[in-house]
Amino acid sequence: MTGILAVDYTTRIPNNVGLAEDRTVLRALEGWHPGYLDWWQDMGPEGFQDSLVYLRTAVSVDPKGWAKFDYVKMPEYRWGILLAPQEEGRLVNFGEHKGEPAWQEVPGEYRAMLRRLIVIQGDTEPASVEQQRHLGKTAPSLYDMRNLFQVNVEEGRHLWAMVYLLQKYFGRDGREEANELLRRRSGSEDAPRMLGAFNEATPDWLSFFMFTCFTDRDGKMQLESLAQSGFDPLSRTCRFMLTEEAHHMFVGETGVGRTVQRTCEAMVAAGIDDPTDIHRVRALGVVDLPTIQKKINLHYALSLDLFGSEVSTNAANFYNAGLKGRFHETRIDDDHRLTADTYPVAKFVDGAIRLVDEPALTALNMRLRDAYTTDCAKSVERWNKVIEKAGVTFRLALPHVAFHRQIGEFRNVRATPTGEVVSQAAWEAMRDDLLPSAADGDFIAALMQPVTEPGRYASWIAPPKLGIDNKPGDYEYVKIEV
Ligand code: BYC
Ligand code: FE
Ligand code: FE
Repeated sequence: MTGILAVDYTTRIPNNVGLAEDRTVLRALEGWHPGYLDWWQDMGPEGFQDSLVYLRTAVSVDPKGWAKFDYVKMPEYRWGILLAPQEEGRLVNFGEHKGEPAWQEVPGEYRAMLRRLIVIQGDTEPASVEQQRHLGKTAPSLYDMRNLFQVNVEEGRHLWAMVYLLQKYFGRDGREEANELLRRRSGSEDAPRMLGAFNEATPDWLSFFMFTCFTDRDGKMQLESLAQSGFDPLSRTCRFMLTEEAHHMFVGETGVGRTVQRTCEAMVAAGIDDPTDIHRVRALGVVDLPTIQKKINLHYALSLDLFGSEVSTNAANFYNAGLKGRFHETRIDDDHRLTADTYPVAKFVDGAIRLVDEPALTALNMRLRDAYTTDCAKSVERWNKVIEKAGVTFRLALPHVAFHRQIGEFRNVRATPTGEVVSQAAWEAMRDDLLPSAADGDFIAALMQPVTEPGRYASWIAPPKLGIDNKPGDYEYVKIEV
């Protein structure tokens, strides 16, 4: 591999940012590395640290051939620092500084704001690894187990990506923040992760698929917005991370899709035409569609909270400063300053949910969330196609944005998944029909029997259409005992 897109593997930390010549940063990263490995051993995939996993590793940032596949033990994965190539003449494309050359160093006046954005982004990455650390033990196949571990090592790399920015551009407080990223723990009482959804449990594989479909997709939207940043190193970092993110959402969407498919096949084979007859459906060793809907309700609502308040001065400040843009900012045809524009925001007014025009600058979280919802709806439509094709009468749907929210306009509102506002008591009475109940959790937990024979799949999930890296169906994606 040669040329500017290639990655230097001669330093302990593979990179395409010239670390070998950047002694100070190299030393800071090497100082952080042992703590990272300790964290990975403690909080990474439990029980599989010595297994050989067929993983892709980034060896270039060329979109046409950036990854190579090989068996690796996860603690020996080459986590590297990879930035998309610098674009000559790139400008700040929005906000008060629109038209100025993009910043290669941190603008002093925005230092605190920028650091906070990078720290929040960085905090989510290890959190997800912590949330998923028990799942290897109940993987429905070696194919799925490998995908879980692929996602995990890449989220580890995303942490490295943010730690690089902190250590290279923020000096001593950047180093302190980098250490804090290894200290906080998902779900911890005294040092929780920063954002709500990253302190929730991921108890089973259906939750894992929902998480990678809906929560990693928030990751995609936020990374897209940060990829627009006028701070060029952040933009380049996020652009490369997005290349990896696509696989995470693929794992989630196809994981749910395969679960839905298996359920429908089993129902049709058994002659069950009422999808809500959950006892008969569950007796087939598959997850009934109403329970899948409840999982969607939960994970979509938790993920919506990650967009922050619909109306946010933080978001306006990030934008004005040129630090965080809109989804596909440069493809939008307007003045990219937004000082005179409005945007319709869903609000709770006089007991009803209504769209109200708000200044476009403070409505940026809402706007990004709308783009997110459009994206999520496509996944749900593909699941509905699977159901339809099987000949089952049932439709999955995204719940209303007011349903089960903890952040923003609707945090004190009790609404049904169809957006009907109800009393607290009425909501409580319906709760177990709207969100996964303890009994649903027990049923799913009982289904989660591990399958580790190559080419075989658990009762509740259909095999994938294609293998990873064009491997045959019975490929041994994980060699558990070595
Ligand atoms: N939980 O003005 P507000 C990913 C805080 S996922 C807890 O409403 P703002 C990944 C907020 O921090 C992408 N706190 O919202 C996925 C603020 O606190 P301060 C991660 C919350 O600031 C899967 C206060 O409430 N990246 O990559 O406009 C696997 C008022 O905030 C929450 C980013 O999020 C919450 N849900 O927007 C692995 C990008 N929401 O300042 C990885 C960087 C808000 O008053 N972050 N708060 O103490 C941001 O752009 C913004 O911080 C947010 C919030 C969009 C998160
Ligand atoms: Fe990530
Ligand atoms: Fe991800």
